[in-house]
Amino acid sequence: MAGELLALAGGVGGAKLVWGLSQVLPPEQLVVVVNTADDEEFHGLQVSPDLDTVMYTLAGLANPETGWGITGDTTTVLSALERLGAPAWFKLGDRDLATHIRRTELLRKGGTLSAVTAELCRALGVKQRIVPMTDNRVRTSLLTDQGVMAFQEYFVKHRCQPRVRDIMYEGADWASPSPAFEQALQEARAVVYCPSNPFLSLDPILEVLGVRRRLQQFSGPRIAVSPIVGGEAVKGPAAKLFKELGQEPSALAVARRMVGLCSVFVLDTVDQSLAQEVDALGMRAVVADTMMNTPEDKVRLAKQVCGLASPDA
Ligand code: FO1
Repeated sequence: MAGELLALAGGVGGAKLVWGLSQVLPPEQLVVVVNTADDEEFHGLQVSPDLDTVMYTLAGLANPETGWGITGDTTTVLSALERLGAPAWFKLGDRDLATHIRRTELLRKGGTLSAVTAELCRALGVKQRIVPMTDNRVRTSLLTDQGVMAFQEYFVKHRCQPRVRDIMYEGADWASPSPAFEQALQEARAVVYCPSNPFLSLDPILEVLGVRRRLQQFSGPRIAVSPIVGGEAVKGPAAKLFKELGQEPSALAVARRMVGLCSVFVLDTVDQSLAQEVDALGMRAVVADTMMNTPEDKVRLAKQVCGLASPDA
C-alpha cells in the first residue's frame, strides 16, 4: 500500500491503535497528529502529555499500567519539589521530567513544537512521524459546576468529577495546522480517527483553523474507531461527558458527531445492533472486536483498519 496514513490521536486510547498501526505499516507511511490542547506548564516546564504518551508508546517506554509516563519511573524530584512547597498532584516521573526539561529548553531556544517533538522522537529512536496538531497555543478548559478549570486541573486534580457544562478550546480559532499536519491533509491517502475521547482529544484537533472543513473535503477513505463500547468509554470520561452535555453515550452518538468527517465507522461487536443506524447516517458501519488489551489485539485491529483504508476496500 503506497502513500501515507494520517492518524489523529489523543492520549492513551489513541496510542494503542497507533502502536498497532506502527507494527503493520512501514514507518514512513504513518503520520500521527496528536492533540496538544492538554498541554500544561508544571514547575516552569512545558508538558505535552498526549505527544509524550504516543512517543513513549512507540519508543517502547510507556508505562503499561497507566498508559502514560515511563515504565519503572521514580518520583524523587517530584517528592523534593513537594517538600519545597510545589504542587505535586500531577505525577511527573524523574525520567519523564528529562523530556520536559529538554522540550522546554529547545522551545526557549526558538524551536517550534513540531521541530522539538521531531528531535525528541529521533533521540528516543521513534521512526514514525509524531506531530503536534498545531505549533500554536491551544488549551482546553472546561466550564464545570465548580467553575472554569484548565484541562489537567479537571482531568487529574479533580479526577473528572466536576459536572461539565461546556468545553472551550482556547486559541483554536487562530491556530493553524502544524506543517506536517498541513502536508498530510494534502497528501495522505487515508485518515484514521483513533478511538480517543471525542470531546477532549479529537475535537481540539478538529477545531484547529480549517481542519474540520479539510477533513470534510478529504477524498480518500476516512475511518473512525468508536471509543464508546456498550455505552461505556473504554477509558476516561467520554461517557460521563456525553451524559453531562445532554446525550446518551453510545457508539451511535459518536458516529453522529462524525457525520461528514468519516466514511467508515468501526463499532465493537457488542454494538452490532447499532450498525444499521450508523449506516443510515451516510457512513459504512463495520463491526469488529475493538478492545485492545493485548499486543495481538492492537495489531489485529490495526490490520483491519489498514484494510479499510486501502482503495479496494
Ligand atoms: N494522568 C493522571 O491521571 N494522573 C497524573 O498524575 C498524570 C500525570 C502525567 C504526567 C505526564 C504525562 O505525560 C501524562 C500524565 N497523565 C496523568 C496523563 C494525562 O493527564 C492524560 O493522559 C492526558 O492529558 C489525557 O489524554
